[in-house]
Parts: sequence; C-alpha cells; structure tokens
Amino acid sequence: MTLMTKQAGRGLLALLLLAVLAGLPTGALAEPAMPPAPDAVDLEYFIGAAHYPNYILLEWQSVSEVSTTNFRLKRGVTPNPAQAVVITTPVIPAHPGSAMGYYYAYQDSAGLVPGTIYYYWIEDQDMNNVWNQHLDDPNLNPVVPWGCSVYDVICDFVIDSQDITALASRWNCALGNSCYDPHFDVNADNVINIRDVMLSASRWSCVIAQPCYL
Ligand SMILES: [Ca+2]
Ligand SMILES: [Ca+2]
Repeated sequence: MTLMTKQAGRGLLALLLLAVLAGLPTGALAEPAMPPAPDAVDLEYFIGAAHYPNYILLEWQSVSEVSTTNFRLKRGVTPNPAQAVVITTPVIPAHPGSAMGYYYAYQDSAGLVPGTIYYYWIEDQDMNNVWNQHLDDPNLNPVVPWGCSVYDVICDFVIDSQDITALASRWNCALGNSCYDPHFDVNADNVINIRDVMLSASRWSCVIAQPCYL
C-alpha cells in the first residue's frame, strides 16, 4: 500500500468512525426516554381571540418545522395545564421538512360557557411521536374570557373603571384613524366618543350574571 492510499484509508476510517459515533443511540436503549424537549418546534406566537357568540379563534405561526408532524391544542379553565384536555381530534397536520414557517388557525366552539376564562396550550409532535409542550410562555399560552358584553370592553366580566379608562384613552378615534378599534366602539357608529363612555358607564359595576351586564 502506498503512503497516499494509507492516508486515504486512515481518513476514510476516521470518517466511518465519526459516522458510527454520530449514529449511536448514546444510551437511548439503556436509559428511560428523555422528557419531551420544551421547544422542538419554534413558534412565533399562539394567540386566541373571542368572537362571541360564535367561536374562539386560535392562531399560531411556526418559524420552522423541520421535524414536526402534527399539532394539537389543549383547553382548560384554570391556569394549571395538567387539567387541560385536548380539543383537536384528529390532530392538525404540520408541514414536516419545511424550514419555512406556516400559519394555522382553529375555531374552538365546543361547549363554550359564557362567563368562563379559557386557557389554551399548544403541543407539537415530532418524528419520534413525542408530544412536546410549550408551557409557561406568555406568547404561547393564550387566555380568553368568553361571553363579555359589548360594554365590557376590557373583557373581565365586570364593567368598571378599567372599561371607562380604555374608552377614554381612545377618545375621538374614528374609522380610518390608526387609533380606532371597533372593539371599543360600543354603539358601532364608527367613532369612539362620549356616547360609548356613557353606555358603559350606565352599566357601572354590573357583572356577568346580572341582566344589566348584557
Ligand atoms: Ca371590564
Ligand atoms: Ca361609538
């Protein structure tokens, strides 16, 4: 064997050794499964918004989905994710292999009860069928109050100073202005002004179970 072929042979051997080492399960067979990685897929956001009385719109955007196969959403009525249940059956297929992100939307309308605050979580499934959670990230754990009156613009089931302050901060904002938000236009006349403030203020301290709330 010449020097050249010896060197080439050593190089090939080193490459093979590296490939074998990289491919080893590194104890996976001998040890219990690792807990799910917290972020197997990068999510830009996962948000929820009430479209009362029809549905809660849940939207999420991924940054990349190289090894993601599916998504599922969970819903609960307390901040504890352990009590949440899966609401998306069957699962929502991802776009595995894509380095580009995708946008998803889901309308949740199953058994929604007015006066309830819903907590949502998202999970993604990887190529190993492991469901990865995204806990305790405010960008990925939306909280959606359901059943607010139009006068309860800061939707928390009571009409109070928070609502009036929110309306006043948009004083004279009209359709076409960047500060205009139809959510705060209580009487839907395309301008947020004294009429909207008066409408909410006339229901001051009304809470969700009371007739004056609606
Ligand atoms: Ca309120
Ligand atoms: Ca108005």
